[in-house]
Amino acid sequence: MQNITVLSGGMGGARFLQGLLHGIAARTLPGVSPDAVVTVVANTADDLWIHGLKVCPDLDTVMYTLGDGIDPDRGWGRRDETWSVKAELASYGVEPTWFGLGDRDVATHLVRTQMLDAGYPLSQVTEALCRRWLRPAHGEAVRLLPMTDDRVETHVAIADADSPSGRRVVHFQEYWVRLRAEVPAEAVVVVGLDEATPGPGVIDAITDADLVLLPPSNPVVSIGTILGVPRVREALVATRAPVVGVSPIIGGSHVRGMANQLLTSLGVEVSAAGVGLHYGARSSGGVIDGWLVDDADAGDLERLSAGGLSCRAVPLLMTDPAATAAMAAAAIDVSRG
Ligand code: FO1
Repeated sequence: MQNITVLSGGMGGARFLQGLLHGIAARTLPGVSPDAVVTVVANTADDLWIHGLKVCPDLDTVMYTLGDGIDPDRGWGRRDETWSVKAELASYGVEPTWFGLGDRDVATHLVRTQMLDAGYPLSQVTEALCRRWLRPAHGEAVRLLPMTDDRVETHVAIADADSPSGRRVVHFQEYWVRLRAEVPAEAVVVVGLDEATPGPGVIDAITDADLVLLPPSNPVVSIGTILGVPRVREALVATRAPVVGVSPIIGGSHVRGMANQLLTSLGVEVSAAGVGLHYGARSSGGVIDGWLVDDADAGDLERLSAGGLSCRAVPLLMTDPAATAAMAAAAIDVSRG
């Protein structure tokens, strides 16, 4: 197996990718050659413009994680970070203060914003940033592709007694970072998604893959938005590669993040089976063939099989790269039917 494509959000996807690459290097993945190429199609709908800078959280989390620059505790932003710029902005009374850019991280956003202003598409900007973050450690074995070069933004509708409609819409980052997803999400809207064009290489990465993996990223605002880019879903349905996903829900809840709230807003059952059947078996109009659930959710296997999915219950907590590599190996086993 030579070409593996992974649709990824931020932390969950990045941690899964660490394990996948660990398994390739350790040659513990059945049938995967040590010189396999991993192509990451990353969500860009979390992106936001703040203080005049374009911030791409999921692209940066994957890039920093695979380049060993990530802060391991936060799971986003840079290790060994300082916050002088953030403090100075606050001293000027500049809003928002609820979204913090570290000093090292600001350099990434300055480079990205300058290149975008010069007319480079996000895919070329990402490639330029990856020359620093991915090439030294991974050479050409890892490619990071934005799902689209077009501007898309996830917004969340929440209840607001003060507004005539009883609702107001906030950017996903405000919902997650300022509101801590503590208010119910009444609707999720991804502005610009229907008009977006798949980024360069995205459709080919799915069509030409030997295996496509959906890691335990948020099924609504990470995997869901990638699936919403026109032509991506069709490419997944048509690819000759097996498509296998990993449940982000363990024992009826997300491990981190806000998948519980967002799945509920879509009316999707917050369970390993609920998400697997939400993605749906390709044999019945969905986008996956296989689905990994945690041992805690082995009771869901029968329902998932009845839904046309090949599935298995294995430990899904990504406690370290070796444990995550074992998940990737299980996904490959499942992909073989
Ligand atoms: N998350 C927070 O909880 N607080 C922050 O201030 C914050 C800043 C931030 C800056 C850059 C970046 O790439 C990510 C940042 N995040 C922050 C995390 C971000 O909300 C998440 O990485 C994703 O958007 C969710 O998948």
